[in-house]
Amino acid sequence: MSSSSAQLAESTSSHEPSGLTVAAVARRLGVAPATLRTWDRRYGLGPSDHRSGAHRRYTPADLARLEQMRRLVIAGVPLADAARQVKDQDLPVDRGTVDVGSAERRPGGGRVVAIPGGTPGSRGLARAAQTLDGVACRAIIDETIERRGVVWTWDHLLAPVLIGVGQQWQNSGRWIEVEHVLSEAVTTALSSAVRHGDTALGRPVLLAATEDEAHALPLWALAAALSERRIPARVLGARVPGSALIEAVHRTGPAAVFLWSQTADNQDHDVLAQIPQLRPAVAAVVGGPGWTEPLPDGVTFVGDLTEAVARLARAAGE
Ligand code: B12
Repeated sequence: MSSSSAQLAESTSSHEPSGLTVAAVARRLGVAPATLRTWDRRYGLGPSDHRSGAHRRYTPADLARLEQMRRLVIAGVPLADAARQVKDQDLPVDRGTVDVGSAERRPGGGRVVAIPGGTPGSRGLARAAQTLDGVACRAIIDETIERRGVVWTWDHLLAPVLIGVGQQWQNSGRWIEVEHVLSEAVTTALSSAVRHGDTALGRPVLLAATEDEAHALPLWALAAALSERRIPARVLGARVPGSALIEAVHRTGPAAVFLWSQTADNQDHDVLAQIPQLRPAVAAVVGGPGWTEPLPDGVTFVGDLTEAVARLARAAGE
């Protein structure tokens, strides 16, 4: 049983009457009690115990349902649709990973990540990351990818929240754990969005970060976005030694190599200069704030995900 479910079991067994009050559920979910009452009245998502009046209590199953409702709403699903989805699902009581107590243990004492131009979805993701709830992060990202596609999700949900969290670290020196939880959720969601089987045809595109570069999330955004266009990609990930990159080019004969550098210290012009010289010819494309001019001849810099996908798709013959 997860610690949160244990907490809940404890609270349901040691208090009379058992279960949680509307105020306790509201605190745990981080929504107003009035919202819970509205969800109950309009959509029948109230306590499943049928006593009347103020003493009705929420069971663990009710809580699991409401947690799911909250995630869907945060991800932008209209209320009525979210309620229908939640009621259609037979949610297990203990999902093992959902931290129903997380709202009370929020790091930073309730401070929030500033996301300029943030949407309800990006604020929801930031909040889930702040509570270190990687499962909630995944749910929000997965749902957004399904509804909006990879490029929209990266540009409007993931990049703003990542930049906001990074800014928070820069300002306070804190929240590296938030960065880690978010990075895991982003990597796993994007890698799951890479479709297998569909992309077997054609020369692949190699996606790598430079030898000293630990930041690699944009590579997964690119792989997933290319996969939506059925362009095969091979993700070599973070910290790829230059010699290994060149070896990988020889072995896989890619149409293009994309090299990411997040910070100027990590750019590697020596390796980059070798790529346009390789035969058969391979397009050399770079992205990330770490690249500084002048770039070696034959190398193209791309400034965002859309431009990167377009350039790599062209190299792959689309
Ligand atoms: C996630 C993250 C991590 C994760 C990486 C996990 C992973 N698997 O990749 C972890 C926790 C490991 C990490 C570690 C560190 N990180 Co870090 N990290 C980030 C964070 C939050 C997001 C990185 C990212 O994916 N960026 C990609 C997009 C979202 O952001 P962007 O590059 O700024 O976007 C611009 C362009 O690149 C372009 N763009 C956006 N998306 C795309 C996509 C494509 C394909 C293209 C072509 C362009 C493009 O548009 C934007 C506007 O110009 C950034 C914050 C930030 N602003 O990036 C910090 C950040 C990069 N990290 C930073 C630092 C300092 C570190 C650490 C040194 C300390 C720390 N915070 O823990 C360590 C060192 C790691 C190492 N050993 O080298 C600093 C770098 C500052 C600098 N310029 O030197 C940043 C900028 C945070 C900050 N604001 O200070 N980090």
